[in-house]
Amino acid sequence: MLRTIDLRGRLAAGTRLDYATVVPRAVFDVAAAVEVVRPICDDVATRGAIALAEYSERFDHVVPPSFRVPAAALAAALDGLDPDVRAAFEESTRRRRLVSEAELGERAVDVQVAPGAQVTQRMIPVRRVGLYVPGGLAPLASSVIMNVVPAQVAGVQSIAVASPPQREFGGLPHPSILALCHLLGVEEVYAVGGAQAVAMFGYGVPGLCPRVDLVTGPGNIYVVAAKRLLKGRVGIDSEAGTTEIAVLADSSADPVHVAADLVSQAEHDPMAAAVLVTDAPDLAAAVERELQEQVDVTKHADRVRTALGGQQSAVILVDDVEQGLEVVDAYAAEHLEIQTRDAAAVAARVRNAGAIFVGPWSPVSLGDYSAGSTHVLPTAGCACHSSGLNVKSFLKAVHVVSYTEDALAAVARHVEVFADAENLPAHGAAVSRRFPRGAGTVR
Ligand code: HSO
Ligand code: ZN
Repeated sequence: MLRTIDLRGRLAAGTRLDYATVVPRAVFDVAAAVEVVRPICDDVATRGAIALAEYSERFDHVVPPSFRVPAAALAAALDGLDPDVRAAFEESTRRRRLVSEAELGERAVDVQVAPGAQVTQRMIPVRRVGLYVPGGLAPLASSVIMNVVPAQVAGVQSIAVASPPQREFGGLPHPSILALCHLLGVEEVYAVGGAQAVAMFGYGVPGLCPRVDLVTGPGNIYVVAAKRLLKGRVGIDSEAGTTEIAVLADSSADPVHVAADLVSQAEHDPMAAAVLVTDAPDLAAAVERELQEQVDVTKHADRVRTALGGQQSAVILVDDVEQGLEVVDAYAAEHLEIQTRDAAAVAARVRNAGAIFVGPWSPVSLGDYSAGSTHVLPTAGCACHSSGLNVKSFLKAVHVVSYTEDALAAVARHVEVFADAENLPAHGAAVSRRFPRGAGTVR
């Protein structure tokens, strides 16, 4: 089911970049998708709610009676929630909140760089955020928790959620998404999906939704493209696109677990990526056999088969775990499982992954829902430079500079010389003019 890429005996020539050219990748042409969403975003910017209605009709096949979800619908969704599902939502929220509170760290960092020379870094929450929750092939209620909880813990005052309208629910987003919003105290919820939701957040829609400062959340390629297009006008989190799982396994791994975890993420999307990196050909063969069995009985078998058979998925054979580590760093998976002997030590050596799942009892699907970690993670190799969504995603670091007269005088000469070296003498003068009798006279 998975194609094989054999890297045994093919050591990287000292750089991980060599491997980056051979690891499997989906061909997502986000740049092309940007051109598709550009007219949609422009249209929402100029025609507002009328454009939203047209795109809802075209893409979601339903126009919600009101784009803003009424408060009564949020309350009704929570009332109608199965108690077991509610308990799962609550526990997941509790764990994500615990981790978020720890992520918060120090609110301010204060440094005296010299006597009377103070630099403080204040962490200030973004004022207003727009959180996107995908509908698509599956209503990802868990993404409500992953977006909302860290934003709340960061202290964001104004939180809006958007999720696609669903025809079967009369044009409202999926009830589990509405129930979770209500449970978390989010009142501003929109039945708007896709690129048009990102445009609504980025530009604002008069009479409906004021513009936001930051848009976060996972989405399909069009959501990712719209975020990329509007970046700058609005802040965005990482490009969290179609799901990927990589498993680094040796002969100690259980093929049943490995196969189940690959299938679990392949279930998201026919374009999802599942990659096994192993130095154990016997394990690879056993996983392949397991996949045949597990895929036959899984609910979304067609989707899973397409994902596993796609060029974005593969078994990569390596000489040893050492080489495997180089390969997984080059791949920079959204999710990376370490299923090897001494998994914690191997995991500690990974540099590039959105999130790392260590050992046999930490599957990715635990992280999707209930681990306490985030599931909004960088995809498509972006994990080599970006982080998953966390409390800091919602905070801005602001340096506050406060020098006394003496402290400025003490460093004045350095500033003047530096400014001259850059041929920007007015910069130097902004200091020297404060000391007409020479900086030395103050002291
Ligand atoms: N694996 C997805 C998140 C998710 N899975 C939500 C199930 N529900 C991207 O990390
Ligand atoms: Zn998932």
